[in-house]
Amino acid sequence: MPSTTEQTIYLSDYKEFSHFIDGVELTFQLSPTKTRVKSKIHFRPNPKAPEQAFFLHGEHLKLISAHIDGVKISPTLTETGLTAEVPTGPFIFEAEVEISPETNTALEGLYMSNGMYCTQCEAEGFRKITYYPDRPDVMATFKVRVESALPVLLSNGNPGTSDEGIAEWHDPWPKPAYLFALVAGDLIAHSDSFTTKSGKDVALNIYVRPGDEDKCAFGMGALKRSMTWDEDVYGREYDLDIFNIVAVDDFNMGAMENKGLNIFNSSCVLASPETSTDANFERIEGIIAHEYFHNWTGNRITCRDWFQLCLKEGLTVFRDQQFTSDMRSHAVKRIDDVITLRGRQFREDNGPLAHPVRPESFVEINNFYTATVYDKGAEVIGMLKRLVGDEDYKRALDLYFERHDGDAATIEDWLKVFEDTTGRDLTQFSKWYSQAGTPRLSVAGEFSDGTYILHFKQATPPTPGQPVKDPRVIPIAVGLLNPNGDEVRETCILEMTEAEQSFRFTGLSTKPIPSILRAFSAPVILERQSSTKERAFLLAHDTDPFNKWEAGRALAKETLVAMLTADAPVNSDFLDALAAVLRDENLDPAFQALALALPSQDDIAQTLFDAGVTPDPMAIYTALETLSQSIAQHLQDLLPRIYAANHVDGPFSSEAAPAGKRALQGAVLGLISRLDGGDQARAQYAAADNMTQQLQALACLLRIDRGQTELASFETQWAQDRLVMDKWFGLQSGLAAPQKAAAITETLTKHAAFDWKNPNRFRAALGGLTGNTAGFHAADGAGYKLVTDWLIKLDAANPQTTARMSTAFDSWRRYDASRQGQMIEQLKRIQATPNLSRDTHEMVTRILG
Ligand code: 0A1
Ligand code: ZN
Repeated sequence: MPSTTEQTIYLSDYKEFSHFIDGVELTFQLSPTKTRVKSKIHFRPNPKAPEQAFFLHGEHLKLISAHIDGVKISPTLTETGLTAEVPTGPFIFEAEVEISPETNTALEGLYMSNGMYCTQCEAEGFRKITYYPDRPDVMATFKVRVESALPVLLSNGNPGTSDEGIAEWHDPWPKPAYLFALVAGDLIAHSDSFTTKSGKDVALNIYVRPGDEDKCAFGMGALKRSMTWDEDVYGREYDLDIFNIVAVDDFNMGAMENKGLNIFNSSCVLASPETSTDANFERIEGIIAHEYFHNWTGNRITCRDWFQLCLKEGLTVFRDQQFTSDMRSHAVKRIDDVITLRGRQFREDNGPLAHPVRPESFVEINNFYTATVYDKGAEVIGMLKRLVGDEDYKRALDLYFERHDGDAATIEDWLKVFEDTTGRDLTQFSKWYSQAGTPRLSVAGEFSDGTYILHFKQATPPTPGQPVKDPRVIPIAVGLLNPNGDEVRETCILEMTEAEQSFRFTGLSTKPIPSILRAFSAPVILERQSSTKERAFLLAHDTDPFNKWEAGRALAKETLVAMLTADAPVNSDFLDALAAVLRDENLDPAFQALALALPSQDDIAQTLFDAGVTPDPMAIYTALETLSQSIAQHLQDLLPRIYAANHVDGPFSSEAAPAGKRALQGAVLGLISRLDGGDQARAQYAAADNMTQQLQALACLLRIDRGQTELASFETQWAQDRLVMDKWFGLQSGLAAPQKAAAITETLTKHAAFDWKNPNRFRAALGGLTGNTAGFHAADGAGYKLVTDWLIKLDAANPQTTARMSTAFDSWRRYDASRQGQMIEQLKRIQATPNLSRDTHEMVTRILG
């Protein structure tokens, strides 16, 4: 049983807090094990709130003293907070508490990382700092005073007076406690400035540990691009005199949008060509944008309660996706996003952890920072935009900002601005927020007398707690092609609202080839009987880049499924189609690289399971190896030419065009390595002057079970760079051959540099193994056992990261009886651990179902 109280919280139980807050003053006297926090909170009764006792959240706090209007009180303390008798009118509550940041390994509240103090308050971390109504609908202005001998002392808002050992900060914008932040450390600033559209000067700083100063320039550029983009596209200007970013090595997530003081996992902000891959650059740019965009979608307009999390996260992910598309390539970004959505969200939506984009209950809110809330939340907004059109989307957003600035809002508020702008009734659309599960959309085409009819059916399988689903509104983007490849009907949006519905296209001279769900216009699984010939045709001719890629992906899957279920040989039509893609010089190299990539082992396992076949992880691994080998052989004459043609000369640039070339080169190198025993990869490794090419070469060698010399030299070269060493750990557990993966990972956990309390390092080594599907699911159960041992150990230190990583077991129902038995045994072992955290207990209990 878990150590802390396990209580389910329901959306339907929402009630307003008893008071408003007119201002908060905080003083921090920092010390590793005895930090004193003094608070002064100005409360005023909320006349609309239902009758309730005055309660402030507070956990793991040592209360030194409490006063109301200057009179000492003795409040009632429990494990979760404090209750007190309070005056009927406004009053001032003061408290002094003691906390111990140094021993805070959960990385929630105020903690220490390499001698630096920092905070993480979302979702409910502020209650570990002081007594407070720690809920997003209680908003207040904060004045903060930090006392410490450390040279850099930061908090939210604008700087006030500062003196030797003291800094004051004032945040004029009312905010909920989860956006509070404080940082103190021996840090160096990379500084710049930005002038907003209305002429306001903003000081910009990225604070890092000494030694990391040379890895800030890219992040600073990304921040300025984000600020400009949000002004241009959403009309949103920054609203303080200063915007600070701090990089921290120990962090549970990617980054956090604290008002005016974003705190980043160092892996999500530090970048240099020598130490970061192209994928890292793109991700860093996207995360910096994401956190910056939260200033409006999250901070100025926040969430009423945590059930509304998708209000800020879905919208902000959608905005960062738009931004990256604009900075790079719309087509490639859409394909990347769909790969991520299917890999993470579809898996979640089709397993025991399925939940609606807006959940209706939770035990531990930290467990709901999920792919469903974030990524499906963003897809829902994409659908809304498709349904109402770009102009109305813009008008609706303008209204949203105007109407709700300063509010703690709900999904109902969000949908209402669209209803008021467009006159549409979004009742049915709102089911995307309330119903879990991925709809299956099946379609059949029929042609006669110049009319083409598409018959669609939708159905959503049951999910935990939701046995029956209603039909949803599904925007289906469709275009029609002629057999000669011309587009005879441009993309249009079919608006499906019924369980079964048909749409007709008239006036056609020949039977068209339909291109359905263009740009992946809805997060559904499209089921369509189609011939290899038709798929190859769409891969060659579709004018919609997403569906062009999708046709190739479908061919790859069809080939793999036939190999696995019918012992079929590799389909040569697929190989020819790939050759045609590689030869097509009009295609973007980044697109070609995506077309060459095969579906993941996990994706194939889920596809087989959906088709009623029990997946064998080892057989899937072998089929992928066989297919890759066949592709390499089939394309062998082309590969050296493509490799050479995509060589990028000159100084490194992380922009999309050179990155795309490197991506294609890397994909081609993987194939060449299967033919030349790794010679070319060794040469690339030796010549590489950037991390993208160095890591690509090393990965190619590890995939063919070579590269030991390079692994050793990589370790020597990068021993002092923790982010690069994370790659070294992750690559080995992630790419180890299945039968060796658990043993290799175990060896890594004994390495002197394996600092298991650092979430990045833990995720690199153990997350590498859980992502190595055949290795994790090795028949002897060694992968399951090793991961479980480490999750149990980590839980006592860091519940959040443990709970998140326990999702590796959420696919247990897919597998054979022996694997199921072993996975259940390990899940029960976790569940039975004495003092297990509430986070992990909730997760494993839901996974077991
Ligand atoms: N709001 C942040 C993500 C985040 C969420 C929770 C955290 O701790 C539990 C930390 C960060 C974002 O969306 O970027
Ligand atoms: Zn976010």
